Amino acid sequence: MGFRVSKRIIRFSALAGLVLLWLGLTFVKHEGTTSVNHYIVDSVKTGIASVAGIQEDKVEGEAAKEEEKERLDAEHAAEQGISQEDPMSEEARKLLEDNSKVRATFVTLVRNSELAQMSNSIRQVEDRFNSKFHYPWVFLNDEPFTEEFKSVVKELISGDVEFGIIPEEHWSYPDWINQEKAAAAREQMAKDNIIYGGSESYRHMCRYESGFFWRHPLLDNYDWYWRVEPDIKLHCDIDYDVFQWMRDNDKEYGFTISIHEYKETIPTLWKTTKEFIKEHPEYVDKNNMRAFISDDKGKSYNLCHFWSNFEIASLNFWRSEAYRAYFDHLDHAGGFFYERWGDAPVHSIAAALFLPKDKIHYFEDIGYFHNPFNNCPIDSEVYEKGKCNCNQDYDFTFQGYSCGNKYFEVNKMTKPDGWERFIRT
Ligand SMILES: Nc1nc2c(ncn2[C@@H]2O[C@H](COP(=O)(O)OP(=O)(O)O)[C@@H](O)[C@H]2O)c(=O)[nH]1
Ligand SMILES: [Mg+2]
Repeated sequence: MGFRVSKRIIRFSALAGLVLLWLGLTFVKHEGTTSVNHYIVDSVKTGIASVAGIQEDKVEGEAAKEEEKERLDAEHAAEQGISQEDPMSEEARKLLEDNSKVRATFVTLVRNSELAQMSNSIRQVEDRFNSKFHYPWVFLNDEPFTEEFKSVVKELISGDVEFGIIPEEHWSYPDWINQEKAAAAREQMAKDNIIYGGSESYRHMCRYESGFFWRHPLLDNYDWYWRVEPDIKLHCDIDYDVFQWMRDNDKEYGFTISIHEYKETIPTLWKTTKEFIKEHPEYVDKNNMRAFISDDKGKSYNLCHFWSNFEIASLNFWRSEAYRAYFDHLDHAGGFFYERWGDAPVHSIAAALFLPKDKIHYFEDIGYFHNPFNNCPIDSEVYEKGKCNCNQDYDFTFQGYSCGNKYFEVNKMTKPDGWERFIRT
């Protein structure tokens, strides 16, 4: 009895070993098919059959039948002009899938003190989108993140999470800036009640978001990003992969809300931009969207910009020669410190001038709130499809201070039913 059991075990082990070997060789075969591999695989098949106690001639008979069937199939396929390549191996399929997966991440610049507000935003993004896609998230800060901040946000996010510190040279005064002049400008702007006019850190933040976040090494592995700020809301389900959508539809810059800038924050931004374009006309795309940012063919800026607290965009656009040169030009002019240039008009002017207009996309289906404005789909089909929970009467798109109407006009887009009711608000 004991003998019979151990014989069975030996037989089983040998069978298992050969099956494993066969699987291994099948993989080798897919990696690079050679006749030697075929030979070994066939030998192993025979081995398995004999250990399993299967009649050799039965196997041979079946193999012959199989071979004949394969030959007839191949003949038939050749007649039909169908190629008979080896089916793709699992490994190759996986590699292909990885390569086609969009290299994208959420990115957030945030202070430790904003943990509660940030948690609100993450819940919104996870519930409405990322619990289905699990994209990673990069957090950036001019100070080290606290352990509490790190552990709370990690719990909330379904993708990988990374934390980066901003290098000092990206969050400080370049040597050509006169810091006394900058301090005097802040004092004056605070007196004039200009929003964030007296804030030094806000200026570093705007300069960083304009010229540096996309240079952070933690973003090197990505082509796309979605910028998320603390305390935002997403009003609707997003059931498709927005990054893949951007890539497959050849878009580079996506927004939800557009608005007019406070002109006191950017007195010389347009003049400085025009100097740059004069020096570098080659960077201006011939199918640009200049009409969105200027009502007089470029003479003056109409203050329209995409609200950059939300952006789904290509990092490679900011990395381009045109944008780098534009940022350098602005940075040397000093307006991030002597005035209070925002990253929103800077990004928007660049996108409107250097990109062909069909690479910019308005996400009407992404219901979004950043204090105090909403993008809430007024098209009822879009609203219902997204299971939105916002009040359509509060949509900002066609209100007076928005630039949504201009965007639709410039791009000859059909406005959703009922847009007129917002005209006077
Ligand atoms: N780490 C860090 N983040 C900042 C600082 N100032 C602003 N931010 C972040 O930059 C973004 C814009 O700032 P926010 O206060 O929301 O400006 P607003 O949206 O223009 O009112 C937000 O994600 C903030 O968390 C700062 O001094 N340090
Ligand atoms: Mg904000």
